[in-house]
Amino acid sequence: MLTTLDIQQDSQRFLDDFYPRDEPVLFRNAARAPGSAADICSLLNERIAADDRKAERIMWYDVREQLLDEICGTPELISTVMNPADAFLRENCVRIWFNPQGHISPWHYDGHSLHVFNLQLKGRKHWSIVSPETPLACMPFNNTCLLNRYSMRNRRHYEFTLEEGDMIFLPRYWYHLVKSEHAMNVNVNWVLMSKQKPVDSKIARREAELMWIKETFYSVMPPKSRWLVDNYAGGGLEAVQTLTESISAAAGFSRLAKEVAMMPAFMLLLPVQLRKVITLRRSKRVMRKMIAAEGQKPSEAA
Ligand SMILES: O=C(O)CCC(=O)C(=O)O
Ligand SMILES: [Fe+2]
Repeated sequence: MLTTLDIQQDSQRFLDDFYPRDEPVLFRNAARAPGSAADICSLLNERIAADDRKAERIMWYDVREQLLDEICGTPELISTVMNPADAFLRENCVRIWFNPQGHISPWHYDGHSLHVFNLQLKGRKHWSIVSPETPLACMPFNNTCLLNRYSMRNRRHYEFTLEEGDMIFLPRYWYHLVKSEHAMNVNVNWVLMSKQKPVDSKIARREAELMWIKETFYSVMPPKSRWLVDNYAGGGLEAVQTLTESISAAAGFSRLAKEVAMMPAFMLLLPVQLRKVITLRRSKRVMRKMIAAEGQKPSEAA
């Protein structure tokens, strides 16, 4: 069973026993926002539209923390770990997700070695997570998984549902697949890269080796890879080097060979990857329509 802690009473226990070991933790009733899902959606969307520094990703928006003022704010526990002395931080350190019922975020682990605090602000989502010591096959040079389903035999994994107000601490490199269960689902993420060394695992090593490749071949890399090095977790090259300083050239070249060897499997599974992208885009369009429709209704706030 995944450990459940109380965000008020157990914060020291979290900081002492779980956070330093990159162990996931569930917080029930961590934070709430007033009003209905539709109200929160409209309010967040108004603020996102007015934010000229936001970045729109395929499935979420990257925004500044202040966007949450008077909605749910940042829980104290998160402010404690989002301390520039201990973590690399992005200016847009908050992500906002709007997902319709049936939306599935396919198996992946988050890039930039990010720890994620994911709050279910409205709605409900079902999570499956897998530890980086028992990894799932990824696309070459990427953190998205090759398949939609994996056997959980001999894997360290957990299943749980986040109801409104619940939050998961998902440490760096943990794989996850997330299904949206309510008609409208709104999530808030706080993301950071800890300056502590990651717990050793196959995926922690893979990520460090991949970044070694991108750093070493920077000048001949495509712009997307260069952007990743320049902007890694908000810390750029300094953040990358905390990972790559222990990587030998032999380990880096061996990683390069392993990723290239995955190419044929990737090519074979290209239709699966394309279907995923089409499904995600469709889900985004559905949500946009729903948000636009909600914006035209009178407010339901209490
Ligand atoms: O909520 C979702 O559908 C996906 C969440 C996720 O991937 C994340 O928080 O990193
Ligand atoms: Fe994720």
